[in-house]
Formats: sequence, structure tokens, C-alpha cells
Amino acid sequence: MSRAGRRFKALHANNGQALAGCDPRRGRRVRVLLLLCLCGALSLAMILALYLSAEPSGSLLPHPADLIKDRLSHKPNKYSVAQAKKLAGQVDGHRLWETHLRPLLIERVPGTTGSQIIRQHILSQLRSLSAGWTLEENDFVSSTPKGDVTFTNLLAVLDPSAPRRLLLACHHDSKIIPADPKNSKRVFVGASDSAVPCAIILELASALDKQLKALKQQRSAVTLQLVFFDGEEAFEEWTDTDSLYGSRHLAELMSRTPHPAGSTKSSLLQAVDLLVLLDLLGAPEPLIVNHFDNTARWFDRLIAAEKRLHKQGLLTSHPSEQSYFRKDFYLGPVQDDHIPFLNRGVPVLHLIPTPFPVFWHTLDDVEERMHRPTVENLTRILAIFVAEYLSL
Ligand code: 1BN
Ligand code: ZN
Repeated sequence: MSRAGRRFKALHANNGQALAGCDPRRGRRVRVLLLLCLCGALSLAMILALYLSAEPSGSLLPHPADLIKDRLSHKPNKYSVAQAKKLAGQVDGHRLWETHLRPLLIERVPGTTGSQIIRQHILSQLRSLSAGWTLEENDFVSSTPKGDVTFTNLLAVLDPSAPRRLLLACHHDSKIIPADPKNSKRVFVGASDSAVPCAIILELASALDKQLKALKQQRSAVTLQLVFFDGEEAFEEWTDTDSLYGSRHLAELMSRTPHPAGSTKSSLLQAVDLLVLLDLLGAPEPLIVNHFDNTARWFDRLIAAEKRLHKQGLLTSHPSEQSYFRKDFYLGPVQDDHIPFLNRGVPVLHLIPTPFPVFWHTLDDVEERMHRPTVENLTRILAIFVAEYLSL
């Protein structure tokens, strides 16, 4: 017999001797125990493997289906009379007009110096706040009837890592409209289209600054994002390709940006609870209707805020409790920056007056045609809406 064979035989014999010396029932119990230990170790290994193969930072990340569920079940924090009064009082009409709006009232055609000036103004206003916005200049080049143009969307997010976002948006570009042939200084400044909406959003950020700072510190599940689109206007005739340059670019970009970072399941677009788009605001007596059934309950919050502020005497030049936000008529949908988002399933509130102001796309869309009390009232209503949505 070889040495190896002898060794095997010896070991086998020893083993046999050891076992033979024990109680056979005890041997069975030891084997069962060993089997149970093995099963336990295998289960632990499988759990560990599943954990490691899951999304980065673990299985606590939201699933798209959960995001939709959370969005649909989202409850606003309905404010008391005293809270509404305090919030409305934080809106400063003078700051809105003098600080935010005035510098925007210049020509702002994409790719021009005017555009660069007003973008710096928007960014510097947001930088001056204490909430700590994360700012981004989203540049891209697109082919237009006037050749290749560089566009820049401006994005401001309070907490980029929050699972969900409320988006407030407007467009910062102005349409190319020839100056008055009799007075070359009379150029198109698009006061309602859309300098005033941009100023309203800046004033909301200023008025709610303290509360937004606290919201960020709480690491709330829903955060606020501000979007100032470039290139909403057509360079020539409005077509699918000559219009909405910035919103088409951003909706596409957000749809292919994983969110949270590294996720393979959900995108930044799916993180959008609601897109609130402001356009053509500033003229007196705007009639703003609800365009979408799936956001009707949010439109109702605007109606409720308008009624409440009216009853409290916190709106000026406001004849009846339901003057602006109306459910009693409808003139049809309007093309605008919400379309690329709507087409991808994002819930939208489109806050645009219908009919349009009479001076729409004319050189008369100027500061003098704007109605300061209306702009201030709309900002107060929106302040309540945003504060209730985010539970500020
Ligand atoms: C809104 C403000 N729009 C342009 N400036 C969009 C629009 C374009 C709406 C053409 C209707 C017709
Ligand atoms: Zn326009």
C-alpha cells in the first residue's frame, strides 16, 4: 500500500473510532446543526450579494413607481389665516419691480450680449440669497433658421439630492421683433413675455428665502427647482423645430440623467412632481384657466389661495374673490415650454392668461403696460401655493 493510501486508511479508522465512541443520536444532532449553520451562511451570502448588486447607496432609493405614488398622495400643508398673512407680507412689490424686473427689460435674444447681461442678473440675485441654491448654466448649441446658436438655460436647485422636485419655470429670452423704424431705441423688451414671470420667480425665491433655507437643512423629500429657459421663441415662424429650444433640450437631458446619481431605474425627469410654468403675466385682469385634469387639484389650491388672500384684504385692485384663477371657461391649450415635459408625462400647471394680452408680440409689451398690483397679487398667491406645497 502506498504511503498516501495508508494515511487515508489511518484517518478513516481514527474517524470511525471517534464516532463509534459517541452516542449515535448526538452525532445526528451535530450533523443537523452543521447543516443549519451552512444554510444560514448561504442565506447571509445571498442577502449580501443582493445588497451589493442593488443601486448605489442601497435599496432605500426611490423606485419610479414609489415616486409616482408619493407624488399622487402628496398633501399640501394648508396654511392658517395668520400663516398666510405672514407669508403674503414677505412678498416685497418694490424689490420685485426695482431689483428683479427692471434689469430684465432689455432685448434678450439668444446668443447676444443682452442675453448674457440678464443671465448674470438672474444668477447674481440667486447667489445673494441665504438658502444656498445650486446654480447651473446649461449651455448647448442648436441649429436655427439663423444658423447655429448657443443657448443657455439657467437652473437653480435647492437640494440637488432630494428625491423629488417642484419646478417653477419661465423663459428668459425675448423674441426677435424689429425696432420701431421711426425710433431705433424702441425695441422689443417683452415685459410680460417673459420678464415679469422671471421677476415673479426671483421675488418668490427672495420672499421665501428664510423658509427655503430651513427646508434645505431639513433634507426634505421634495425640494424646489427654478428653471429659466432660453430659446422659447421662434426665430421666424413657430414650428416644432423653430421654438422651445431650451425646454426641448432640458426635458431630453433630464430624461437621460439618472436620479439619484448612479441610479439605473429612475431619471431626473421622473423626480419632477409638478412643473409650474409662468408666461405672459403682468397685464391687468388676467384670466388663467386650468389646462390639465391631472393637476386640477393643484389649480384648486391656487383658487383657494386667491380667495383666502382676497377675504383677508391682502390683495390690491382685486375686485372679486375669484378674479384670476378660473374654472368657468376654457379657450383651448397653448403651445409653450411645458410641451416637451408634458409629452414625457410630467404633470403641468400652465399659468398663462387666455386670451393673451392685446400687446402680445408687439413693441407695446413694455413696463408701462404692466399692472403692479396684479403682479404683486399673483406673487402673493404663488407664495402661498409654493409654501403649502413644500410645507415651508
Ligand atoms: C408664448 C409667449 N408663446 C410665445 N410667447 C408661445 C406661443 C407661440 C403661443 C405661438 C401661441 C402661438
Ligand atoms: Zn412670446
